[in-house]
Amino acid sequence: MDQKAMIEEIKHLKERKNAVILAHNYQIPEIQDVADIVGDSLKLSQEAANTNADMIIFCGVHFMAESAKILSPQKKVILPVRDAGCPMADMVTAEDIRNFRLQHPGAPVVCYVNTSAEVKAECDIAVTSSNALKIVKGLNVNKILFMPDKNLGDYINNQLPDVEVISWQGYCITHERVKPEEIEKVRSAKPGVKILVHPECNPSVVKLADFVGSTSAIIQYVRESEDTSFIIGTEMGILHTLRKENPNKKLQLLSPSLICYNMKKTTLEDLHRALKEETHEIVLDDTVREKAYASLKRMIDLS
Ligand code: CIZ
Ligand code: SF4
Repeated sequence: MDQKAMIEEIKHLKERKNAVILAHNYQIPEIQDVADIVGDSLKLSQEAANTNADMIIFCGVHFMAESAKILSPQKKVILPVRDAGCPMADMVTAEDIRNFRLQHPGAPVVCYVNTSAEVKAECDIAVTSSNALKIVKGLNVNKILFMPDKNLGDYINNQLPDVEVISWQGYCITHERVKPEEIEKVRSAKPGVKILVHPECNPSVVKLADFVGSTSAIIQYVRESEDTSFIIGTEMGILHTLRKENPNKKLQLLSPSLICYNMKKTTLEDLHRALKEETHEIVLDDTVREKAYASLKRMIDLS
């Protein structure tokens, strides 16, 4: 089947099965273009929950499809590629949280949304990279345990000096590869250009950037800025939306290493097969789902 016919088939199957197709900002352009909604993992899961679709096809990684299932237990949630995972999310287990708590009794456990449903079920509250500072401030405590991203943990610690953040030592293998020398190099080659990075980057990179934010925050920044030239320090898939929305602005990637192989696994063929065969379905234990929902709900209520 050629690509045009495949896209037609995908649209046809989607209508017939009353499905909604979600694509994360880091997906390949062809997937973003055929999706009903493109965005970050929380926005996608929340918007899909508000549709009357019977099925959600989540083009992203495993924890994101789990988040969609947590918010839409009555809908069938499908992750097209079974082994599209997030190495950072895999760096912490529910048992790790229980042990971490024993070492630091009394401090609430805050977990990044990049975690499995089981880990969310074990923590006190979830955060995204968009709302982390607001949520942690809103907790009104002087100490938190944060999992799994040490870089986002450091960022929170630096921005909120009154809160002691004890971080798990996980990290994103993609964002961690960016080197501060790469920022120094573009700064001297292109003085005045705005450098925007994701807080999953190492603190040595974050401290040299002009703006630090989630994918949604970076998209909003470029949309609203009067500047015309930007260097983007997050996964390359985001350039597709940025260039589509801002045809007259110059957008370049900070580092060629900003490619997440797990986010690139999903092809149009996979999406087509997923719609046809309804695989791979995300199934969660009821107790885990309810507890994970409580952690997400606390976050949504505070944000
Ligand atoms: O939660 C998401 O979608 C992730 C991992 C990144 C972001 O900044 O939106
Ligand atoms: Fe995980 Fe990093 Fe890939 Fe996001 S970019 S899915 S945090 S490995």
